[in-house]
Amino acid sequence: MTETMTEEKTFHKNPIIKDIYTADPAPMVYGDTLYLYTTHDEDELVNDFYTMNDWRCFSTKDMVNWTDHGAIFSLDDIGWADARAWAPQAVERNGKFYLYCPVHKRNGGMAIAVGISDSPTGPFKDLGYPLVDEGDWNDIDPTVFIDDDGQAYLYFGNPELRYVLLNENMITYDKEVGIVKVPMTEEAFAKGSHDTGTSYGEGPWFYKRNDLYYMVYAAFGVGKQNEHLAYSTSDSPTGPWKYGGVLMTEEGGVFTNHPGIADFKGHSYLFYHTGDLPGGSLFHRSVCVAEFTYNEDGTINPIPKCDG
Ligand code: FUB
Repeated sequence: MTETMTEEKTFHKNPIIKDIYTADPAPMVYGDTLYLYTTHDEDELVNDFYTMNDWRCFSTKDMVNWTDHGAIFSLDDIGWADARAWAPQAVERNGKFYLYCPVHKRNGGMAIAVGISDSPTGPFKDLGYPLVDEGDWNDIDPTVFIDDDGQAYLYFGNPELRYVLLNENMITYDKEVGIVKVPMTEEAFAKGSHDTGTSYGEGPWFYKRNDLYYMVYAAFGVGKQNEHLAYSTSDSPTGPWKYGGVLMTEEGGVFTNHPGIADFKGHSYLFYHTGDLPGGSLFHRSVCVAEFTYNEDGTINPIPKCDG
């Protein structure tokens, strides 16, 4: 089981975490605290690709003072996985915390693992087998949301967006409904240059505000090298989706970006990642945050990258 280490830190400026490279921010508000789960880009690269072995957790009560809870779950805790501790998301249900994590399986292909804990800061214990395992590239970047009627949704996918209906236990899904593929239309995700022809790329973040469902995601613009962030909305948790616009342009300066949205103590925040720490690169990213507001009709104007 991963050892946790707690350390107090004060961060006033982006990137929030300055002593290691972090990416794929996933905020979770629980009680009076915002917990921020991230991936961890190791300094050393193997085969010129991401070296990512564990998931980190940081927490704050004021968005200034952060507590570093260290590695709260790692590949060492998942016997059937051997690499790619990629973009996670956490949720609480009935007093238990579930951390959904994409990983590379020992026998090949990506899959979604679930870590379970009695505490938001872990340690998390692996379910013992993949929750979603189609064996293709789509089994990455899970985003989880429990609706007011108790139905939980797990969206995920690259290059397609897919979802399952989670059962109340949060560790199985409705096998009759199965894995549903979201139609990749231009109306839903705008024209783009990704494999689907639309802008949806990866890193979905699913949530609801004032009866409107939001899907924020990393997007591929036509003729652009780096991902930007965009969003779509729907009156229903399962679509149809309508393209909402660009949230953040390719300001991160690295190929990927990854959104995480949270309302906390009366403010709305977009967490994202850049290559802004010294030595930053596609494989050495750093988590940042920007405050934003909604328009009265629920639309969101582009959010500038925030340096302060
Ligand atoms: O961090 C590894 C992968 O890069 C994530 O799963 C994607 O969202 C992208 O950020």
